[in-house]
Amino acid sequence: MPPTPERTRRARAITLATALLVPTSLVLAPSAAQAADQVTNGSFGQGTTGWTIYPAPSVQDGAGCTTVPAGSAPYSAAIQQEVPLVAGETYRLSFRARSTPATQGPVRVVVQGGADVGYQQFLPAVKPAFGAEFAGQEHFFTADRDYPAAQLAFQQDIVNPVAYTLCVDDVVLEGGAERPAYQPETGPRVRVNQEAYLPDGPKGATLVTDATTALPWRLADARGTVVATGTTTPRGVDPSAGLNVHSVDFSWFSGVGTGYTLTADGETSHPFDVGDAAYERLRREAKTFFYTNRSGTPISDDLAPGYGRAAGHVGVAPNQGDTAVPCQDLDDDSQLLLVAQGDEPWTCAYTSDVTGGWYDAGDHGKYVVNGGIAVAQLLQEHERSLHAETADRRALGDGTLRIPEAGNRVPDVLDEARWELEWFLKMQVQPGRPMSGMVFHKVADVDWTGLPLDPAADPQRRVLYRPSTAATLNVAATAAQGARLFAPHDRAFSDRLLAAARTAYAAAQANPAVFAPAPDAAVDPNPGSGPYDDREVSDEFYWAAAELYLTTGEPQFRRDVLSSPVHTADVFSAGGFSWGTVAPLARMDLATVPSRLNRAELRRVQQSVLAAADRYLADQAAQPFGQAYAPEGGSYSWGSNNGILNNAQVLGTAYDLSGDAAYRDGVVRTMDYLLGRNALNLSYVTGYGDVDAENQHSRMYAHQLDPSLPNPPAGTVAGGPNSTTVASGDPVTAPLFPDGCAAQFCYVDDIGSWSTNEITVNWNSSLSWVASFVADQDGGDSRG
Ligand code: 9MR
Repeated sequence: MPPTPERTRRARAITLATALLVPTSLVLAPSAAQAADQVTNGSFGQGTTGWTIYPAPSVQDGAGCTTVPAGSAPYSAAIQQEVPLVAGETYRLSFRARSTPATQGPVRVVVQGGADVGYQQFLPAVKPAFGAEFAGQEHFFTADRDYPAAQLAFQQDIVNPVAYTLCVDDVVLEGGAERPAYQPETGPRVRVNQEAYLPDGPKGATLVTDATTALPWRLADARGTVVATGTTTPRGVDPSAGLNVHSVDFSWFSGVGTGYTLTADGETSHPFDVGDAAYERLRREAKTFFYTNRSGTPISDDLAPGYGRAAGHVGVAPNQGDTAVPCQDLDDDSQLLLVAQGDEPWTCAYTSDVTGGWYDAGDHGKYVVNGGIAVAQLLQEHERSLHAETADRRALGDGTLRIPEAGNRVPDVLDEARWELEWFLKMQVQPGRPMSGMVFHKVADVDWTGLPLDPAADPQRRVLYRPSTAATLNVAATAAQGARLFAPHDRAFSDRLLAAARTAYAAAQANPAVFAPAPDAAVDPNPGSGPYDDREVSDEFYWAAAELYLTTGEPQFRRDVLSSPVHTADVFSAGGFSWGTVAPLARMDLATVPSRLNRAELRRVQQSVLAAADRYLADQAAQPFGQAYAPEGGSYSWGSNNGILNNAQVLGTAYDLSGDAAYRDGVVRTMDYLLGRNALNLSYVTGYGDVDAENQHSRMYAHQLDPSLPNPPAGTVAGGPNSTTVASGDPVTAPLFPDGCAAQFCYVDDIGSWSTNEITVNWNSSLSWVASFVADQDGGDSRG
């Protein structure tokens, strides 16, 4: 029988709280070998004997199946049976399974204790992808004590958008197993930028080797002719990778061409170019993801071949649409999060049209915090082209992108930013309503949906979440920035933006501490969207004041900038700024956008950027793989590639301010790491490099689950290694890294790995800024 809702809720909460593998050190010595198969009738040769199957059991093709109607609740479907487990024993669970249609998300494979132990799990909620054809799977886990009647279950985990039939066969559970160590395929031990080095840029590579003394290397062209030679520099064990490495420097090589390879220690690298064409391409393609992630409009297959789709969330069934969205319901689980942080439940008495904007990432949520930094970086990319000496303004002009607005005489990067800015304006609470001028934190589904799922097919209820001070200040900052940049192109839009920015800023001052609640799986295990919670908003206040000052020059904003404690603080952390730490956006704009700051003030601001850049260069020099990234404790953050790119933006800004080529080289080297010079020998940018990540976590670009769907568009960057992936309960990485992972290895190119392999607007905006900067360094640099 399906469990009661109360039991479901409790079980679910415990599930998420304990979704960690038992650490090896805690495992007891095996008390008894249990090598024999513990499953009764695992082959379904005797029909469904021994199994409990609901809601609609059947035997098809000799396998046990259940058919689950669309919209079924968690735990309302399962194929399960009881099995005995022995303390300390490591088990191997193997089976064949298929789902028609293919899916990932609704079904989890779990081995857990019963109600008496709070459904404690041993095999922690693996949520594999199920294809439409039978395929074998194997999972390992260790029991922490004896369980005479544990439950082995293939179980409905979250509401399924479409009906599916799950069939399993040849289920075997054997003790005495040895968990095979996970070994990613890392290819040749010579790690290079697999795409391209700039002809007059730095050229570094990394050799993974046990050797401790210098080794010879040679560079060959496409015909195999050796064009340069040298010796490596031993660098010892790199803790970010747990590998002994040497570095190679061939910066002085001045040839240009394709198909170069680097050989050392008997290994030959992936081929690469020396040339700048790839970065011109990346400058454009890094913006494709924004277009294909647009909400509320059909995506044109002519403009984005392979990515055409119906408009998402415009209210065409089964989609509930963002056309008239209510606020959080007083009965919604999300209210529990507000209450847990000491706030009153919150709702409103009206609905809002919040169509448009970008989907944030692989999910269908639209978030103001995060949309904010993404818009800011696109606007900064454009603004840099107005002021930086090396910038090629035409490369970002009208007609440079394949978007519907191309040809409207407005630079295309501004058009793309406007898509989100228009949505920001809709997210602002209208005059006369409670909290007017504040901005809703987000609009999103009330529960997570499974993968894959076209936005137009999302059946979930959508709600607007309580306005937050952070979201309001994100709009104040970006609308103010947008106002000055749109002024020459569209006066009326510029005026609307500035008015909205002023209103938002005043509303935030009147409501300075309205915070989006932190996630808490024990309170709301299925929140359906990202939290983007941030209780430290002094940096958002500073950012908004800075942008309003740069746009208006008005004294009150100037006062707010200069009197903010953030103005004189060191805001550039080693791990890089992010959606929640935005002061560097303000500092870089104050340093580069013409204003009436006096000379001493301007110098101080610029100096702070240069000092940060110096530290990033020092961090980079100490990294044998060349990333300008040395986060505290060596812990790579969620979206570490974004931290690296944001540090590169600081370096690029330092170059624009000083003309010192060391900063420019620092940015260029960053691309080497992202395009393959790393521990995994993997390019994190889709469509770039010989071996690139391609199965990013996304409901739309879910080719791994459904071959008729595309992979993400070329020029999309994966979040990358995440040292907290196992603790986050990532269903793919948690079982693979029972003993943790060296930072650079905490990544798997699998669609299920939402904590290492997602793609988001704020990560691609940093890629876009950096790609533009690098494309501008094409040898035409007047500063030499
Ligand atoms: O990028 C976000 C990261 O900084 C947070 O640590 C993480 C957990 O709150 O969330 C990340 O953002 C995700 C968001 O919550 C939902 N959409 C996908 C985002 C990227 O993974």
